[in-house]
Amino acid sequence: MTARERIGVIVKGLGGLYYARDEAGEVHVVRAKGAFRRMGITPMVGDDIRFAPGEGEEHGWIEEILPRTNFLVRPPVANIRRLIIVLAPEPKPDMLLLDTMLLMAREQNIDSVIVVNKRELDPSLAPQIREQYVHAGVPVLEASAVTGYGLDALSQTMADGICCLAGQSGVGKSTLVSAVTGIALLSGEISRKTTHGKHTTRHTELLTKDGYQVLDTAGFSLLSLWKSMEPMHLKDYYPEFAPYEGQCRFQPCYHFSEPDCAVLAAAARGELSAQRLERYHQLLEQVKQTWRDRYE
Ligand SMILES: Nc1nc2c(ncn2[C@@H]2O[C@H](COP(=O)(O)OP(=O)(O)OP(=O)(O)O)[C@@H](O)[C@H]2O)c(=O)[nH]1
Ligand SMILES: [Mg+2]
Ligand SMILES: [Zn+2]
Repeated sequence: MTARERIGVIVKGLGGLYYARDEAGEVHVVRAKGAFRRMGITPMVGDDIRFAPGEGEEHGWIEEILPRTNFLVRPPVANIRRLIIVLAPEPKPDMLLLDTMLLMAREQNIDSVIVVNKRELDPSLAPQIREQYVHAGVPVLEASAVTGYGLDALSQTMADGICCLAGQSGVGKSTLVSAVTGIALLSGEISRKTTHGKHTTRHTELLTKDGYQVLDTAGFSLLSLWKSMEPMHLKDYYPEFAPYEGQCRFQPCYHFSEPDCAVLAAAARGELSAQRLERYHQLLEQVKQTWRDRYE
């Protein structure tokens, strides 16, 4: 490391420019050297980097991306301690999207928490969601940015390392980040009167304040699955299946429609969430299709 070089973290990326905060808290604009592009590496928000700051108005250069502890592709973030998946009664929850995000987090060994926001609109949603994830061991918190319900518990969850809020557009991610941390953020609330003036987060940003390190990400509604996963491995990402593994008549078993399948039997007895199992079957079909198409 030369005298001018520094260590920092990428707090934002915009059109090939990155904003890196150094250890003194100063933010520098940097670019990735062409070598990264040639190696197919794209810097991500949350990346720890070694960089050479620019002189005056010039931007600096990223020299090295330090090893990542983990990363997600959607949203594109690195080195996160916890994924906080937000959903709400409105917009209608996309449960397949939720399961896919949980899968990707599990694949990267990232702890996940589900937060059901806008509780005051429908207090019955959170118990329904909790019932579906109790066997998977995913905590389900309830919150309302409007009434303040659950914000203390959420605050504790958010205060521990870099946490990333993700989920569909409009569920209230930015509003919750503002309510918990006090960071003034543009959320949908601003200019709600004009239909097109609705503020939606466009760029992932790492925000820090009073010990909070929060990634507020842009919501999305469509998630394509990763390139290719061996279909028989999908079940390994469902912790609630683990107690029944090895007990099915066929080995290995997809837990799809096989006779004497211990997982299907457990769901029939109500020991597993039937809805979660049904979505597993939908994802399994997708994964099988992707796997068949992988060389085409
Ligand atoms: N009723 C109700 N509305 C809320 C609550 N929290 C947020 N909202 C509203 O939901 C709308 C969307 O909030 P945002 O915080 O912008 O949602 P977001 O998840 O950040 O959306 P994107 O940035 O597009 O991904 C805004 O109009 C908020 O005022 C809540 O607890 N209750
Ligand atoms: Mg937002
Ligand atoms: Zn089985």
